[in-house]
Amino acid sequence: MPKTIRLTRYDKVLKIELNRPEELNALNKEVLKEILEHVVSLDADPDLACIILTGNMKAFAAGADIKEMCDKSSKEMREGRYFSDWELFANMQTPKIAAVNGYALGGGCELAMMCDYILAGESAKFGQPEIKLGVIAGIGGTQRMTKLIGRAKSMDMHLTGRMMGAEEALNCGLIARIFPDEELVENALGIAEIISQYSKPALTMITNAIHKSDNLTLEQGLKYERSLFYSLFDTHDQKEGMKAFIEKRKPTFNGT
Ligand code: DAK
Repeated sequence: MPKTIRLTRYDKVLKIELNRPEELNALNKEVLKEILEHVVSLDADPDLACIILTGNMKAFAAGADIKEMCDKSSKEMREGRYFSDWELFANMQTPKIAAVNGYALGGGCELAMMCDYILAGESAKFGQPEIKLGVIAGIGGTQRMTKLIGRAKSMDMHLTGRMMGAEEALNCGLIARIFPDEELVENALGIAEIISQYSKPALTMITNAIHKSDNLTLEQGLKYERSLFYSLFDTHDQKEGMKAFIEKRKPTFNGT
């Protein structure tokens, strides 16, 4: 049984709650190990359609665990490939939604950005305060945040270490929607439930194509998208979805 995360399965939806409340869900090696063991391995599960990642009302995650990292040398960090396996979580093809209440700072903000998109409670606070500790973001903050909100604002966040609230995060494209704090997780699960009714091959292709857009030119991306689109015409779910529309009924997707 994992200790630093709590997992709840609702049919095709998995809710992950970060569970180190005393440390404001600071991310340590154990959290990563348990995510790799209990979550990343589910990417191949055809019955899993959507993941919700959340924390508690005070913190989504206040960063990587400063106490764990503090005394390490550069050699230890590099040779231990400290935290580099978080990319295995980021690269999962099952859609992942971060539901952020409270602090999402440093590695916590980076973890939220590894998800496919972010929903937030109205009191959520995002930031990359590593500069205040004499370091920089280490699991994608300078890269993902810059792609999401643009260079000027990303520079401002990283160089000053300030926090931004949910409204500002919504306005600059860091997050997709805001809900009242107490209703956030329930709404996230409702959204996951809607997503989980769709065809899994199409869901994973959307996720995959949008991930790829980070690294492809527009021309390459259009070509890639088109090839995925064509390939769906060999699936049961494409025939079912289109026939159901014509027959004016609800489709029954089976993930093939
Ligand atoms: N690590 C460890 N413990 C933390 C923590 C963190 N990031 N954040 C909070 N805590 C602990 C506090 O030490 C305190 O523990 P006790 O003193 O009770 O033992 C407890 O959680 C409650 O925190 P506070 O007493 O500070 O609570 P407040 O409400 O007063 O303040 C706060 C909340 C979120 C403003 C404050 O806790 C805070 O500023 N926390 C640190 C935020 C931060 O600096 N985050 C960035 C961490 S650095 C890498 C990959 C990634 C990274 C690095 C390398 N590689 C691939 C190499 C990432 C780096 C980071 O994220």
